[in-house]
This record gives sequence, structure tokens and C-alpha cells, in this order.
Amino acid sequence: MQVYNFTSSLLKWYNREKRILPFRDIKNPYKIWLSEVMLQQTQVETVIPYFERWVKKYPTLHSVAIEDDEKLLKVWEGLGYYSRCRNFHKAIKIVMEKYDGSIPKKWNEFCALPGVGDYTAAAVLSIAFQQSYPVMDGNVKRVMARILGLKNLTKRNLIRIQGRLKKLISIEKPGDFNQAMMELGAKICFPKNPNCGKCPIQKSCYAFDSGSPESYPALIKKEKIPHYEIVAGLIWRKEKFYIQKRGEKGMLAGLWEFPGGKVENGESLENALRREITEECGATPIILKKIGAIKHAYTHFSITFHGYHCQENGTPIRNREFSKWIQPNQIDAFPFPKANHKLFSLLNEQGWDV
Ligand code: DGT
Repeated sequence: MQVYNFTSSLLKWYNREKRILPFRDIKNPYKIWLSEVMLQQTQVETVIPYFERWVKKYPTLHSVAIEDDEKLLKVWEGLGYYSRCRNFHKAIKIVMEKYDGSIPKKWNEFCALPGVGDYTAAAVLSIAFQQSYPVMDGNVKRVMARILGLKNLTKRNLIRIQGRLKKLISIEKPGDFNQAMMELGAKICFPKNPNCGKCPIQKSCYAFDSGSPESYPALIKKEKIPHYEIVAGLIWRKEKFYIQKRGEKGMLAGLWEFPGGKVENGESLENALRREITEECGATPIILKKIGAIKHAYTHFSITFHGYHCQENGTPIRNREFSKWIQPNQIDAFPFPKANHKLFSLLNEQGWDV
């Protein structure tokens, strides 16, 4: 009879079940590093085409080191978190200059490179160089909280998790061990409805024994982000409309916008628009026609942005230090928030004429 062992059961499962990915089971440390940078905050399926395009264009560290930042960003475009790309570029230049083109294998040296944190260092050093550093991403933390029966991922509990992983990690195959833990979190040990029947390490799991694996770790309630209705007006004076610059501090600082603001409770959209423009511009406009509404999400709230064609009503709009009257073909000369660009798309479709 075979004796159960956590690490060997996990590795056997991984060898049998792992997904075939273009950055898996490769040996090139540069490509392993690239994949780990791309995988931060980004899903595997999203990363695959970016990874393939990148390695085709830049097959070596040298090819990255000599490239322009802006050209690299163009290949990264759409993947988000662009500082990852700029830091990777900086780090590779250091590897070429200071380490003669060999990625440093010492923890402290590798961690000192721009953009390299504990996760990237543990992943690259274990997968590319077989060093026994356990990775602790969100999936691994959940799996281990269940194994150990931890309700909360407090600092102290994270240290306990790390201590246990250091004991469990395979000395011969630390990279496979780490990938197996992450794969288990992604494919079996789901946050909701974990597939315990298929789990190779079920025998070691406190949460499974408890009969309610989902309650480990306890879910932290995400605060619901608020939603606002925003009204804004393109106030026309002949063939020009009015824009104003936002202050130098706070959200969207220094960008240009249309006068407007949040609709208050119980207020109609048009009344809100008249109120906001009167407050900001010292004159109540005539509302001519609705352009349309677009939706946009910021990190801490989301908006529905209602745009209107307006015109002055006898009293002229008060010009401010940072305000301008521009024509539609001048919008490219001013930075506007993304929401305004969505409104511009509507205007381009329906025509800017009132
Ligand atoms: P607040 O709420 O008084 O601290 O200041 P704002 O200016 O951040 O907020 P408010 O009431 O004008 O709300 C407008 C929101 O919509 C604001 O978060 C920025 C966003 N937004 C995007 N494009 C425009 C635009 O063209 N005009 C205005 N008024 N807001 C815009």
C-alpha cells in the first residue's frame, strides 16, 4: 500500500493534470521571468498572446535591453499596469550591465532589481534555478488557509503559512511544487464550491474535515463602490463650445472638462445640469438636446455620464482663468478624462451639430 505524502501527492497530481501553457516547462530564465511579470494581476488566458508576441519580437535579454521604452510599451499596450513593463526594461538593462547578461541567482541581488518583489523572486528563483523559495500568491494563501484551518489571513498567520510551505516544498522540484500549489488553487480549491473530491491533498486539509471548506479563510466583505449620475453640458457659442480645466489637485487633476457635476437625490437630470452650470459659470443655460449617456468606472466609484447640448441664455458664461472656447476639431489638443472621450465617440457618430 502506498503511504500518503503531501508533497509527492501534489506533484503527481500536477504532472498528470497541469495545463499546457507556452511559459510552462521551459528552461529559459528570461522567458520565465517575463511570464511571471506578465502574470501579476493578470489572468493566464490574457497573458498568453502577449507573452507569445513579446518573445517572438524579443527573444533575448539583449534584444529587450537595446529597445526603446516606448516600443516595448506598444507591445504591452492593453495588458495594463504599465509600470511592470518599464521596470522590467530597467531591470534587464541592469542585468546586462552589472551582471554581464546573467540573471542574478542570489535572492538579495535579484530582489534589488526594479519591479522584483517577493512573489516574482520566489517564482523565478524556484522555477528557473531550482531554489527552494515558496511562492505565496492569492491562490496559495487560500489553499494553505484551508490546509491549516486559518480563518483570517493576518500577518501572523501568513508567517505560519510561509513556515509550513518551507517545510513542505520539494527540494528537487521547488518550481513544480510552487506551480502545483498555484494550479491547485486555480483549478480545484476554488474560493466557492471547491472541488474537494478531486483534491490530491484532501487528507491534509483541516477545512475539508470541518465539512465547510468554503469558510476558510473567512471572506472579507468588499465594500460596494458608489455609483453617481453625472450631468455635463457642451455650451455652444456659435461654432465653439466651452471647456474648463480641473484644479491641479485631486481626481483627474489638470484635465479639461465640461461644466457639470453630480445629480442630487430626487433631482431631475436637467435641473441638476442647470444648477451645476449656474453654480460654476454664473449663468443658467438653455438645454437644447441630450447627446446621450455613457458609463465609466473609476477605482473608487462608477458614473453614468449624461451629456447635453446647451447654449447661453442672454447672460454670458463667466470666463475663468482656465477656460476656453474651442471647436470640435481642437479636442485633440487638450487632455480630457476617458468619460469625455466616450462622449466624443457618440458625437462623432451622431454629428456635432445641434
Ligand atoms: P467634488 O465631488 O465636488 O469633490 O468634485 P468633482 O469635480 O470631482 O465632482 P463632480 O461633482 O463635478 O462630479 C463629476 C465627476 O465626473 C468627477 O468625478 C469627474 C467626472 N467627470 C468626467 N468628465 C467630466 C466632465 O466633463 N465634467 C464634469 N463635471 N465631471 C466629469
